[in-house]
Amino acid sequence: MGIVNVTPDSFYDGGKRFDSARAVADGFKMIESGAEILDIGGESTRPGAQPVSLAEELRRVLPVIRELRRGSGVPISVDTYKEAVARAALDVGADIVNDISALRFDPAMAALVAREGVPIILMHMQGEPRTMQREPYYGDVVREVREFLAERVRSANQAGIGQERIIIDPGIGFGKTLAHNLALLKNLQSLKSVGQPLLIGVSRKAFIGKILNAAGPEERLEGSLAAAVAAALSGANILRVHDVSETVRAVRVADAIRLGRLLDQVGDNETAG
Ligand code: 8Y4
Repeated sequence: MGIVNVTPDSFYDGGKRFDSARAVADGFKMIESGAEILDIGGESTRPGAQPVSLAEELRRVLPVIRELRRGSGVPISVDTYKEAVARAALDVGADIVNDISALRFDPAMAALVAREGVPIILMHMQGEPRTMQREPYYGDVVREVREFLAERVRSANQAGIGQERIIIDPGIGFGKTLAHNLALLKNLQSLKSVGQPLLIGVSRKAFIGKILNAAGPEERLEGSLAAAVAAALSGANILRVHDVSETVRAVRVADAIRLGRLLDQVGDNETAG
């Protein structure tokens, strides 16, 4: 999943990807690089970022989704917790809803997703974006995130969203310390026991900067690739990343080693290749 930010105030992409022509070009480039999903977002959720009005969020994401849909069949997810944004995005061709609140912030979101029959990403977050990094606290982070996700899956089911349309995500960096993030990434198999496909977003996040001694986001490529490979080998089904070409190439090698053959190749690995 390639990240297409349409936010002028985004941490990593700050001031670079705010105009829709640029975002659309980035999206097409990610598709060429092997992205199988594009995630389009118009509101930065980094700690301290200013919330964006409904009108502004629509102004940012709709033209980008419309253009990418016109030019490609690749599934498009809309990164929003607002029902009105998700509804408008689905109307112009989005296919998936990526809700960092796991259907908790907008009481109308679950019914929309059920009615439209689209896949939903349910992400764990402790607190809310503006304040979530103040004092993250857990007794047993892996157990609490797993139980939260299992409960959100049941709640989505009760709202009429089919099991086969639900993707879960531990929300790396969302109300978590470095130790919490590492405990989750070490124990992805425990999250797999919820029984849904697993999405992981580690790309250029602060925990990588912490491991590598406060490197800024632009210095986090190698760390992000290492984290993406580790997550893939632990069972992550979808990786949300900024650097699509690099991640696809790194994960392709890791997958070949895991399988003992190329991913798209069948037959006897003693004679093939
Ligand atoms: C540089 C730029 C470094 C941006 C970090 C960031 C996730 C997500 C985000 C995630 C799902 C981010 C919208 C945070 N992270 N959605 N969204 N899962 N499902 N920060 O992990 O990328 S935004």
